[in-house]
Amino acid sequence: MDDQTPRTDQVDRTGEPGEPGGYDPKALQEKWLPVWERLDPFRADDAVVDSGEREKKYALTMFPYPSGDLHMGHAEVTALHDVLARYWWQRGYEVLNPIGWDSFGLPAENAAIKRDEHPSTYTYANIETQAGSFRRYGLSFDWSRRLHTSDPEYYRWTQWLFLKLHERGLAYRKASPVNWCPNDQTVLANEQVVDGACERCGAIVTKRELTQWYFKVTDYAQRLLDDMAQLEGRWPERVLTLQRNWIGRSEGAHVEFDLHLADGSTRPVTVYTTRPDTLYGATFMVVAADAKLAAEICAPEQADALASYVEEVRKASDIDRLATDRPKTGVPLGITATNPVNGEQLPVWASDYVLADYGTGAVMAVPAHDQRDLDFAKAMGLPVRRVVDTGEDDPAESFVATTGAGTYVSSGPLDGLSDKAAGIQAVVDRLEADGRGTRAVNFRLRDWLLSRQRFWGAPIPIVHCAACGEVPVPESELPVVLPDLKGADLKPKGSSPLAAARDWVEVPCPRCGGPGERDTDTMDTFVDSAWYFLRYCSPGNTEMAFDPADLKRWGPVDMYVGGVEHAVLHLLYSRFFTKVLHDMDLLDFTEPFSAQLNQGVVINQGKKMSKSLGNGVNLGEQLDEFGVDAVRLTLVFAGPPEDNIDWADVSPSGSLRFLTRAWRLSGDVASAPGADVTTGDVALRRTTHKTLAEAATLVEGYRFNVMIARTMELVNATRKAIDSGCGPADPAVREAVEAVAVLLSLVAPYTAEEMWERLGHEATVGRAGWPTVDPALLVEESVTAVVQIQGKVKARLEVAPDVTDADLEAAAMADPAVVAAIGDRTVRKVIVRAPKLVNVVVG
Ligand code: ANZ
Ligand code: ZN
Repeated sequence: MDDQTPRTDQVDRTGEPGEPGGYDPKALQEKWLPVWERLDPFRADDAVVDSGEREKKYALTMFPYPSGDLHMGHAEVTALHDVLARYWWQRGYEVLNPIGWDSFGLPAENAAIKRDEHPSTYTYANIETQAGSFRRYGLSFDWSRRLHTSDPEYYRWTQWLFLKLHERGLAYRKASPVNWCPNDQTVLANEQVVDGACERCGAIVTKRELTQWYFKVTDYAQRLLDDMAQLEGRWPERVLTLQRNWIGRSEGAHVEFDLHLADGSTRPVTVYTTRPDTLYGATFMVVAADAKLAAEICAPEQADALASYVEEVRKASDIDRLATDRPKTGVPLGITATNPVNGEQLPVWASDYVLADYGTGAVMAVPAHDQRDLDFAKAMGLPVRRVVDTGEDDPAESFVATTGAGTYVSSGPLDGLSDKAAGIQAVVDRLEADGRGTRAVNFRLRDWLLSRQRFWGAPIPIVHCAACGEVPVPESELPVVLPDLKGADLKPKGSSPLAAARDWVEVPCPRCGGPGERDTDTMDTFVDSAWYFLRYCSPGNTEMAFDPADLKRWGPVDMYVGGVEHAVLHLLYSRFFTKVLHDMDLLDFTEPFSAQLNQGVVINQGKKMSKSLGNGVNLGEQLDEFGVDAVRLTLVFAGPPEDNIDWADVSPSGSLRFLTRAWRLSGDVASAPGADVTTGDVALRRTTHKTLAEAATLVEGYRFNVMIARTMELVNATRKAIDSGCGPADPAVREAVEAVAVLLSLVAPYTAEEMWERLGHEATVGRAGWPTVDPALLVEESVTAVVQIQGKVKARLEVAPDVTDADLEAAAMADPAVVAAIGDRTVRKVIVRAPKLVNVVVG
């Protein structure tokens, strides 16, 4: 934290928590919560925005999974988020701040299975618990827009979206090797595999050949990259970098080689390379062992070796396979390929370091200039030929590939050239002229694998018919409601539990009326959460997923607050859906979240909280002990929002003492509401107005903790004014305490509300409005400095009270009267006492 924390632990003699008539957080919670429920002050009103009465702000916090009661993490992110949402209300915006639950998915399903409960029973019970906790926590949510992604009225529209993407060719099925979690018995998207393990359960992920549903995110790869220009400076830099890396654009070329198969036939194969300029250095070719191509081109005498190698390969994850330090393995396929630029015959190998689903699944290996190719060449005894001389050791001897630019050698027409771009250009030109290659752009981004073999998700609205193939369920028949399956075994078994519900599965084909079967997979929960921010704008709409007019009013989200763990998957998918819906003319924006803030993690004693370490901090216990406001204040005051909070380093009891001091002020104010403040104590008024002005800037810069520090200073200044300054009857004191109440309404709503009432106002302080700042009170006061020469006053200067000695001396010595008075005498000494005096001694 960059600011000094004012001491809040001075002893107050009256109004201590627990004393009769004292500050009692629990009583305040019980008193004000029902009042707020009745007033419903944070309901976003469409009409107010449409009439132009107020401008809109859309404040969104990542919605929770209902996997238990709320914990410290929820408390932190919502407390931070609420500062901004409540600030916007106070500044006169109409704020949409909705809440809902991401209630489908594996965590809830696994927990329910463990407890032998139905996922819906478990899920909805947790939602109620969490909702109650959120209400008590005093957040400014608009509860009228609440949604649960597992409600048929919500997932009806998730299914509708699927059909829209299907209609546009953006949802399709294909068979390919996919990530398989042996524990959860379901497929995982690449994004859900972390360091080779299942993101949810940690089991080592393997590969399986399966037919699965995909969304064609790759069609949007370039736009996902280009539109990031809109987010520059508004999203955290690291999130932008993660998105950029995940999309992984590279520029290179496709090069076509002829393969000479064992049966004497020839077939072309294309490789993707970022270094076509090294084509003369290709000494072999490698195809992904698990790609269909490998089996198709393999010579018969190598078929067995390849088959058993592929067995092994399937057990490894992509991450392992790409690791540079992994020993290289492979099988020769017993055939050759012709290098299109020099006619050389290159042996063709299969290996796992080439991925089946990246580029074309085949590479031209240039061991001198690519380390993985070099490692492979070394392991298999294949030749290494340097074609770019970088001045470093020859890779053929050092076994260190050189990847930089240099002078081309052994490269025919390129020899002597030393410009890499020109080298690439020359080779691509030649390939294009020969019809053997083209420039190409490649993305690391894969299509989004969305089908899951699990129960607790939205069923995929497709019927499979022997005659018609994949037939979409007509929109009028949505939702395809999950079968109940109460009492059935939902344990993962490798195929979807839905397949067991025969009377649900067997339906007539919507197209021909013949016998059909429903698709038994459910959708990844990331589908549910990729569009929920749209549904909030049209709650309860039974005609459409969302009304474009509602999104014109509220969209896009002005601030999205949440964890950096969603930096890749959730944000990328939401961005993708937004672009697709934009292309369908349903949205007028192309990026869903205009700004984003990632909160840190709440830890304890320097470590992540965990059961095994026994360092968990229970939110409920903290709330019982210190009250909602002190916990919220502690979380917001702990440091910049992005920083981790170590619960061992913060002081909820200090927060409680501060709130008590603030609350006491409201009881001491002795002037009436509306008293003329212009005659009030100017020094206190300046502090109040300066604090309000600064607080606004600080909140808008997400420096919420500093805003609280300033509020603490204002509380201290006001206490001083009451006790030893202008006294409690001065209207400037009232003005200051009202400002404290409004500032505290952003973090400590119960205390602020009570103060507001004690100040003679009606609920709710949350909508009281930001006090108008008088610019005249922000102008720095000036002080008169006297300039003496030989003890005689020669000039008076108006300077800032905090002027430095050096600045004051410079101003004095430049003053015309001083210059004239010194004349041609020599200055022997200058004594400066900023801001009041400059004494010049001449001789
Ligand atoms: C020849 C070459 C020479 C390469 C050289 C690099 C350096 P990015 O930047 O990630 O797109 N490659 C292509 N397809 C692959 C696959 N399916 N699995 C593993 N590696 C593959 O990298 C593209 C480079 O990665 C390509 O350029 C290819 O190796 C390799 F001096 O081709 B290069
Ligand atoms: Zn049919």
